[in-house]
Amino acid sequence: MNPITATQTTAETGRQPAATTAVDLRSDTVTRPTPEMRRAMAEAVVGDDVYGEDPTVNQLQARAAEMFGREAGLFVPSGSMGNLVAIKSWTHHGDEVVVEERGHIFQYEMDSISAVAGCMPRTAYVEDGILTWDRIEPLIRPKGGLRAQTALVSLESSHNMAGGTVYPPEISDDICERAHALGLRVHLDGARIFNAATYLGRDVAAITRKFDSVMFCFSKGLGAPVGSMLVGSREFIDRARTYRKLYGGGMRQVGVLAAAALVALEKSPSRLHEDHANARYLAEALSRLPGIKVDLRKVQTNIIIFDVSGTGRTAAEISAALAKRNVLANATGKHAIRMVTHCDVDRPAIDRALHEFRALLSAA
Ligand code: TLP
Repeated sequence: MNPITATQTTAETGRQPAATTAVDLRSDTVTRPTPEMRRAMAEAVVGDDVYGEDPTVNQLQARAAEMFGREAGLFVPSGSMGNLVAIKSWTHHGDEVVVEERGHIFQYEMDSISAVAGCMPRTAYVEDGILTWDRIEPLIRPKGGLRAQTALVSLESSHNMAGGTVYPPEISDDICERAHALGLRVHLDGARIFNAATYLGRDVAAITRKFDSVMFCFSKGLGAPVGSMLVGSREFIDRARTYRKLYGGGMRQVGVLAAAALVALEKSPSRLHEDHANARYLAEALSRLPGIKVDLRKVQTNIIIFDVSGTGRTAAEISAALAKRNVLANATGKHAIRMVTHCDVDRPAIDRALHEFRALLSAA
């Protein structure tokens, strides 16, 4: 699928016009619903989900729970709310949560972990974003009445700001087992868990089975317009449902959104390898550009974070210059740029982005 121009009609393309004609590599959150999703939304049977009476939401939650081998699921408006509700469900005010330093729950959720859940994040930096028990253990507080108590470990796979890296299941299994032995819970921010599963060639249930709770997003690589899911035990989901309501996330006839998410869940995982192949192609081409450094070992899924310091310009400058050439990519550090591939960027669009990038660097 190509980012289509605003002048192309729905009839010509089968797709709604895009809001931008640019090659949009800022995030996989920018994907637009497919015609099949839009049809499903129009035809969705709905009810009041705060009463638990929306059949489409109930179907989606049951299907997600089944796919992950869990007792229950809870549809939430966003990944951020899913993580917050999970953190709140597993902790008390004043508890500590162990998280990798660039974890989304620590960096990009308005500090809701502290501001709303009342928890203190304890962080460790690992270059590839993949924590191991030896990095977690020193952060765990000794039991007793003198210090705040550690309640939760939260992992992220794929790890967004580490460049889309994936937890090897033996490492995440080991972390879960050792944390459980100490009475701690382990949550997975699996916003892009289907990308991780695609990379590993395993199913999502197998790679997440030891976590106490998993959050994943429909509105990223899976291409649905809105929504995320929490899965876990019935007891956990009952508690999470209460916190979802407390935070204003009780939605009513939300089957219109669940309908698109159901299509995303059934159809999208099997095409994610295309995004990964495009990311690899893009990363290899970027690594050959003058002044650009890409760690190709970290390009495992649909995210590429590369260093532009060798160009003599900042990431913000390069990103602004690319935008003028109709290529969108976010600066994620002084010299770091992130590009994310997704279903609305095909190979010709990637070639266009590369062409513009080359032209920009040679013009300089
Ligand atoms: N990530 C967004 C931005 O917020 C950075 C993006 O463009 O990648 N967990 C992870 C790992 C995420 O990457 C995101 C969104 C979330 C949670 C939050 O999801 P939403 O945006 O639905 O609240």
